[in-house]
Amino acid sequence: MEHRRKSPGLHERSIVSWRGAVIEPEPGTGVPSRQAEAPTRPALQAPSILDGQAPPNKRQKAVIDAFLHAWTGYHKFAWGHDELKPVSKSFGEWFGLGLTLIDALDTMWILGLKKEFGKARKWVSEKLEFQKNVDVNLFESTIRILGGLLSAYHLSGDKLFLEKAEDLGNRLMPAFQTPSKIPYSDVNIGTGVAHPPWWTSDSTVAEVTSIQLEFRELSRLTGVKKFQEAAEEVTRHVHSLSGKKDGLVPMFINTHSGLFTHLGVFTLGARADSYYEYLLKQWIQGGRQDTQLRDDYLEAIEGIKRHLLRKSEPSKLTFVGELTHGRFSAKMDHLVCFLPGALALGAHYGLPADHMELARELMDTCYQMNRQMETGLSPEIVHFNLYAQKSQKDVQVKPADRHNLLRPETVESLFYLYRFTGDRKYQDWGWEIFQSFNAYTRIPTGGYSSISNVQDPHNPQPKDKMESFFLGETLKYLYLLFSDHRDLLSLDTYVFNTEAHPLPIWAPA
Ligand code: DMJ
Repeated sequence: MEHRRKSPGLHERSIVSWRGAVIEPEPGTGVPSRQAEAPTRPALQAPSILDGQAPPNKRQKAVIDAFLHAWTGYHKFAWGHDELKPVSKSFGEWFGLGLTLIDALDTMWILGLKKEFGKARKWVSEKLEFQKNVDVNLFESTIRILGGLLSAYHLSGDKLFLEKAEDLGNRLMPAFQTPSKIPYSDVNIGTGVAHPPWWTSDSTVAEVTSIQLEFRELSRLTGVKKFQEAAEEVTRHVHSLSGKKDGLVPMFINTHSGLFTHLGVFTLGARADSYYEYLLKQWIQGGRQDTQLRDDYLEAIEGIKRHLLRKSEPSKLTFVGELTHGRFSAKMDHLVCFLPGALALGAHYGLPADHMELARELMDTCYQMNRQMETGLSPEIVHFNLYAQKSQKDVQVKPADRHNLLRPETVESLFYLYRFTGDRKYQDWGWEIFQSFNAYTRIPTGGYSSISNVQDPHNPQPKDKMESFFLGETLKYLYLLFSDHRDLLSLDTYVFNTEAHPLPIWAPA
C-alpha cells in the first residue's frame, strides 16, 4: 500500500522512519526557538520513498555495490574530510566540511543504506561545525551542502539536518551584501566576510543564478524570508539586464555595477549551464505560477536553437556549440549534457513538444560522446566535426580535454528520458556507462577516481580524486534510472537541484 507522508514542517516532531523502524533523534537537537514568520506555501504530498519500495533489481544492486565500494574508501581514508584521494589512500580538503559525506546523505537514504546513513548522521550531529574560519564558494556550498542537508531533512524527517541547513544559510548571507546585491563568489562562514576572487570583482552567472531552489526552500521551511528574498532579487536583476542574445546570457556579472561583463560569449557549458536549468526548475518548484521564469526559459531555448545548434558530420549528431562575438565554435562541454534532461522535464510540464524531440536528439549525442571513446566514458570537452570528409569522426577530442571527472550529466539526462518515454534503451545506455565507470575508474582498495585519458583503456591514468558529486549525483541518477517505479522520487512531486538533491514541489498558492 502506498504510504503518503507530508514533507515535515519546522515544528513537527523529529522522527526518522526507516522501513517501519523508528529512530528517535538525539536529545538537544530541537530547532532553536525564535519568532519565525509562518511558512507560506505547503509542499505537494510526496509518497514516502522507502515504505513499500520494491526491492532493488539486479542493476540497482550493482549500483549499491558501487556506492558501498566508494563509501568504504571514503570511510577508511577520508572520513569527515571533503574528498577521497583513492589512489594515495588519503583525502583532499576544499572547505573542510565533510563535503562527500553530506553530498551523499540522501543517496544513502534512497539506496536503503540504513547503517551508513546512521553513521553519517552521527558525524553531522557530533562533528559538523560551521563556526569555522574558512572561505567557501557560495554556489558550491549551496548546491552540495545546503541542498544535501535540505534533501536529507525531507527524506528522513530528521530536524537535525534542517537546523544545520539554517545555520549554514545564515552564514552564507553576507555574500549578498554587495553594491548590486549580486553575491560575491566567496564567503567566510566563520567571520562573515564575503569577497570576490582576488583577481576580479566579477561573479559567475551560473553561480549566482543557481542557488535559488535551495534558498527559497530554506525560507519556506523556516518561515524566515530573507533567504528567498536575497536569492530572488538576483533572479529579478538578471532578468532585467541587457547584454543577452535571444535569452542567452554571458558568463560573468560584476558585483559592483550589477552588469554582465565579457559580453558576446555564449555557452550552455561551464559558467552558464545551470542558469537555464534553474529558470525551469524554479518555475516547477513554485507550482508553475511565475510565468517570467518560464518565459525566460522558453526564450533561451529559442536562442539555443537559433544560435548554438548544429549537426555534425558524417553522422549528423545534433549538438550545442558556443558563440564568441558572432563566431561559432563546435565545442561542447560534457556539462551541457544536463540539457536533454531539462528539455524533457519542461516538455513533461507542458512546454512545447519540440523540446522533447530536441531532448531525444541531444541525448543520442551525449551517449555518443561516451560511446565513441575507447573507455566508453565521455571526455570533459569534445569538438564536433562540421565538414563532410570521409576520414573524420563526428566526435573529436583535444589532448587537454581527455579527462573524465566522474560527472553525472549524461546519466542524469538518461534518467529523465527514461522516466518520460519508458524507452529501455536509455536504461541500457546507462548500464553501459556504469560498467565503464567500474572498468576504468574503480580503485581496488576503495573508491573511484577521476581519470586523465578516456581514450586509453590500457592506461586511463587515475587522477587520484573522487569528486563528491559521484556519490551525490552520478550513482543516485544511475540507481533511479534503473528503477521501474516512477513514484520513486516522482518528478511530479520533487524537483532535483543541480547537485541531484531532491526538493519538494510547492502546492499551488
Ligand atoms: C556538480 O557540482 C553540479 O552538477 C553542477 O551543476 C555542475 N558541476 C558538477 C557536476 O558535474
